[in-house]
Amino acid sequence: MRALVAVSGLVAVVGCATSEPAVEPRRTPYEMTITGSDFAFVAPDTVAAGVTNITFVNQGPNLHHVQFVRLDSGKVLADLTEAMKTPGPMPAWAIVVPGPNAPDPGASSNATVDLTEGNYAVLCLVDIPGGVPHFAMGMVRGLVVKTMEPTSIVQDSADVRLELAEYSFTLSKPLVAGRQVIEVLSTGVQPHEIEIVRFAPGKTLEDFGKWMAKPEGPPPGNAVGGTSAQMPGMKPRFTVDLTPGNYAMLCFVPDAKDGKPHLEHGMVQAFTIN
Ligand SMILES: [Cu+2]
Repeated sequence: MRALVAVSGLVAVVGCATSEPAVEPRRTPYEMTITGSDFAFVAPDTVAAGVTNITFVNQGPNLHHVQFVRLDSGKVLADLTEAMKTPGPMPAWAIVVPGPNAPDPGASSNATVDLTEGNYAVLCLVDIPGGVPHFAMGMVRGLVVKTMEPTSIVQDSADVRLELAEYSFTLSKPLVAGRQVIEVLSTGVQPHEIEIVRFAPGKTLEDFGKWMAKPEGPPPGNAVGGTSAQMPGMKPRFTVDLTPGNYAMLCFVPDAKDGKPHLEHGMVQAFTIN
């Protein structure tokens, strides 16, 4: 009889534990800062999975950006660095995930990205100057993204939606002077990116192309930022504060067929902020 009572007590305790309210999910995005310089990243080794505001600080002196690659199928960083010795599209297990695109040296850029659990590489694919991508000079590191707590993060609606496709940029409405949040989605098949540049007075896209090929003297404008390459289905966003001037949106991702940057296939769009 005594034993039976003890068992009932245990059942009651267990019942009580299971009826306790669930842990409140996290409501606000995580924050992460990544710093780049010639030629290394400073970044955390492990971060929580979920919507994350990523700030990229470019300490220069060259242009840098952040490209994430999620390594599926149990692959590790060494598999990616080996695969990237061969030109052409990334292997199927390497999923490009957007990060903050290039700001000017000494400036910062941002991206808000939903990072899912997995092993990632953090890379800089910028190849100015000299044509050697910066990851080959040390701008590569691993990042573990782990689920740490339940999240339920509802973001405010973005001000503008930008659709990437082969080979075009389509804005839901024109960009304007001031601060705005741009949500980026891709309806293409290949990865695409958005980099915004602001031209110095009197300079054009042609001047910019010449400078990228032979970066001597001051650049003919400023790198504003954007989001690096992403696959369809992802919806990163970034915030810009635009001042009046002449700008362009560019995609430098090498084409799957001929390896030329998408901008040479027409993935470039000029715009003016009044
Ligand atoms: Cu593209």
